[in-house]
Amino acid sequence: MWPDDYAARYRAAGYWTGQTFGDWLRELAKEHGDREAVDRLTYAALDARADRLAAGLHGLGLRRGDRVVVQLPNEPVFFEVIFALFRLGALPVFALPAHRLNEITHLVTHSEAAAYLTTRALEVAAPAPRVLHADALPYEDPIDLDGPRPDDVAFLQLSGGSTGLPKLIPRTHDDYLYSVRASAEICELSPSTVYLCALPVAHNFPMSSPGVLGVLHAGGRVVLAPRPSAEVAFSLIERERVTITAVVPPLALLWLDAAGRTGRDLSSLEVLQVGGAKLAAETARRVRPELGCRLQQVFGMAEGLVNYTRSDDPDFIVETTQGRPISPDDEILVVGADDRPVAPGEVGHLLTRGPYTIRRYYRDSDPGAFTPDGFYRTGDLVRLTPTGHLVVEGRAKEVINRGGEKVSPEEVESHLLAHPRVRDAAVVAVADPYLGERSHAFVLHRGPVTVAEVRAFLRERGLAAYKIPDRIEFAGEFPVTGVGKTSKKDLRAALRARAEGES
Ligand code: OOB
Repeated sequence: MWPDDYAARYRAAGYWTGQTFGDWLRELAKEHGDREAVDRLTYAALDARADRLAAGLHGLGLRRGDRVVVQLPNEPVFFEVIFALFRLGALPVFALPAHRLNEITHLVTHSEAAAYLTTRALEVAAPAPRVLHADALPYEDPIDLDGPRPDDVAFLQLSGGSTGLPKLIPRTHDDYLYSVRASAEICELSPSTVYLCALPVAHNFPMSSPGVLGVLHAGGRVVLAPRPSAEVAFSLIERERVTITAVVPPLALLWLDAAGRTGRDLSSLEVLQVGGAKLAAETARRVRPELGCRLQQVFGMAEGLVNYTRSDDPDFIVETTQGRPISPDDEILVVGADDRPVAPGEVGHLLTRGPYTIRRYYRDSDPGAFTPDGFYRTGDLVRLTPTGHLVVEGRAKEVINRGGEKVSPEEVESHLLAHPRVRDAAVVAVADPYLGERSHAFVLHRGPVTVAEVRAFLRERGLAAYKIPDRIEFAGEFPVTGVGKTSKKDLRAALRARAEGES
């Protein structure tokens, strides 16, 4: 994946330490054996059960290099399964609970998976050669396995791409463990950390930013939430004395609204991480007063690069930027359409290369997503502040081209969110015969408010006329992606279907 000179550099810098996930868990079990790792499972028990499950799966014929599509809810068995597969050298393909037959079939086919491991009852034909049910897994006496090498691919993560089916992202033991260790350090995790995993654990954010793996690295404790609702999360925070948790912006909004009327004691919570999509500054500023904890913004991607705001960043940086990279060797370029750097502080396309960012997708699908010299084209529009922090201005493909005038959906959304009666907003493009595209705002509201009032509010804020949505529509809820981000793809599709119905 990485050219030899880069690999040598990343090893020399101490990023890649030559350890596999299997060995890593062994060390954690030695160090923290009797401590709780995940729910009531101790580090020692997790280590032992992973060994027994690896033996059982080997007995079923699974071998090093085989791919296994894993689709599990937030339950401790997820950890046993992935560490068993890591020890076998078989590659989990991380499906999300929200995926259905369409996505699972794609994952199985594209990865040529040997098995599909799940808790789900299959409503239709088995999508894989072999289906393994999570409540009937084989645990056998441990056997010697010639496990993987540290520079082997450990698993296939899914791209969060907003169009089409997910792409497969090969992450190695070396590169991923580096991001886990460095993230745990940046986020100041310790053995007293209690992390609530409210998002689906297989997603890159709750898995490693610093996520459940970062918490294990620090010897802390993971609490798994079956659902991310405020009700479930707040009761777990109270009961387990949770210190840190991670949400996507739509959930942050729900939690903030629920915090005012909860009877739960949230005083143990020190940090709320928000990432996965742009957090409006208006929302960011509500975290401390309404939830009583510090905010940390996280801007990452399953392909690699992760940015964090730091605990010693001033409030305005934490509220208005998406952080700065994990590694001194994360290379960041902000370029124009010609791939040449824009002037400092200008908005451009984010390209990145570094010790934990892939150089190609699995089977080299979509080679155009990388430059000839190995930079990943993130598809994100960003600007770099003088302090070296990144501000995400949107997805390049989602900018609305309204008769030549460019409208940033995120900018309009942040103005909408400033209205006290607006709970959430999503602005998307619709095809227009005259302008090419025009803008459509979906708005979730609380309390009585009219479209005319929202429109007047935007005008009063001094927003340019062409940025004021051509249509504003109140909605009951937004469609979401597998991890809970607002799905603009589905919103656009709904508008298209409506237009077709009308014509
Ligand atoms: C995370 O990973 P993915 O792979 O589901 O999605 C990556 C994309 C980014 O390219 C960007 O478009 C968007 O999600 N994104 C953000 C963001 N964090 C992610 N956009 C604006 N502000 C943010 N804070 O979503 C992910 C992976 C690791 C850690 C955190 C998030």
